[in-house]
Amino acid sequence: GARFCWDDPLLVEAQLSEDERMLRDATRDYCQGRLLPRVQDAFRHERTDPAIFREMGEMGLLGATIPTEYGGAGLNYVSYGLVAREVERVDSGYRSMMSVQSSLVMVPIHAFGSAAQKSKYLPRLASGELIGCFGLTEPNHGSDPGGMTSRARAVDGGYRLSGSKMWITNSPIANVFIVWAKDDAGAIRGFILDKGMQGLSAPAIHGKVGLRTSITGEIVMDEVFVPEENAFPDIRGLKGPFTCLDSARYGISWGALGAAESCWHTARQYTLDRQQFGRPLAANQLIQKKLADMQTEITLALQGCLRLGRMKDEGTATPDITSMMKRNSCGKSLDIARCARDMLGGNGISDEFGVIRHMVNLEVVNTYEGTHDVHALILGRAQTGIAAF
Ligand code: TGC
Ligand code: FAD
Repeated sequence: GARFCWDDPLLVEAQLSEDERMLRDATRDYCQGRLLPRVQDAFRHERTDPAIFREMGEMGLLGATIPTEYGGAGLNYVSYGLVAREVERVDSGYRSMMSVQSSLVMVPIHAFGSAAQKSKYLPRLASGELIGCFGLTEPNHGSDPGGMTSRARAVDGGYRLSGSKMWITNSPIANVFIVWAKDDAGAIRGFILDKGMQGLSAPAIHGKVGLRTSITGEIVMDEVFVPEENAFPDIRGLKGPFTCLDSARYGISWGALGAAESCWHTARQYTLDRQQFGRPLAANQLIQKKLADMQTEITLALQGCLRLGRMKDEGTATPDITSMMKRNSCGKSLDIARCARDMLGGNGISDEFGVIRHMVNLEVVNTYEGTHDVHALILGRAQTGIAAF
């Protein structure tokens, strides 16, 4: 007979294949067993452990959707989403490290790279031996990357790149830099820069209040010579970087819900255990209403993400649907984290419970990869035909 499953009311579990469930379980074991014990210290001390890339590489979590011939895992999009959800259940910073490597570095090399670029970089990125970053945002161009001022001037044998990129995940520890800059004709081009190139530096940005397990930096390029063989040969325009964002935003849609689930489950258990006025907090209507709202939003959003994943796998998804899911997951997860923080009272302020860490992380996740409002404008354009940016 049918039975209500409080933590999976629409039975997402039953909609997964055996392979998807096995991957999810192995990822969950790694995340809960190896990442969770490190997260409090890493967050407190703003410490990013590069060994995590190699561990994730061994687990097959880097480049999940990249074909196995290049060292990727050759998995479907649903699997990639399930991995993001498990990693972000622990911390959005760990998911950031993974999604930049997978979606923003390996995806463009696979989609736009020459055969030589693919075989040179992809297997070592998949194993975590190399760490990658993605430079699109600039100090004066965030939501509006089309206005970028980084330049790639054609010279003998290649290009000279000048300009700076801001808020770049992984950049201070990266070996490989995917950088977008305008060429002499004003067209946006993509380049693979290697650590150590003359004129290239990546200073860290300290003092972030959220996402402290994931190091962020600038990319400063002072007339960096980049040989022709390091340029993506054919892709021109914003389509290049946006193709990568499409993949990363999809992963974030699942990931943010992992963080939200963690907050919800913590708040549920806490209010069952904690007594005030002679009974559990969970016996109060106000508390139960909050739990019901969390359960409802997470349930609907997970089902939406699963549907989008299946559409990506069958080739019927468009980027606008990803905007809807990214925006919904991030906005709702942030609300859930704030509410869970409140339900834990004073303990909600302590980093022992993880909820406030998820909350400040989700502030970032709601902003990067297109802010909540920018995704509203993308959806507004898609239904009115009017670009209101
Ligand atoms: P628009 O006219 O919309 O598009 C220009 C060209 O790009 C194509 N395109 C896409 N292609 C694939 N996937 C998508 N999602 C695409 N969206 C657009 C489009 O078809 C067009 O191609 P073509 O051939 O016709 O030229 O360009 P616009 O300038 O009007 O766009 C405005 C807007 C606001 C939508 C866009 O600029 C935007 O999305 N802004 C947000 C910027 C952003 O998301 N930045 C993210 C930086 S990376 C990051 O945050 C990483 S954090 C990761 C982590 O740590 O986890
Ligand atoms: P702005 O674009 O200045 O936006 C400020 C506010 O104005 C927002 O609320 C926005 O919604 C609103 N706004 C902007 N335009 C409009 C409009 N037309 N109408 C109405 N409202 C508008 N970028 C990378 O390239 N690579 C990375 O790896 C990366 N990692 C990041 C890691 C962290 C920790 C952070 C914080 C950011 C990262 N980013 C990265 C940058 C991120 O993508 C940008 O911060 C984001 O796109 C927003 O740009 P902005 O910060 O310049 O804000």
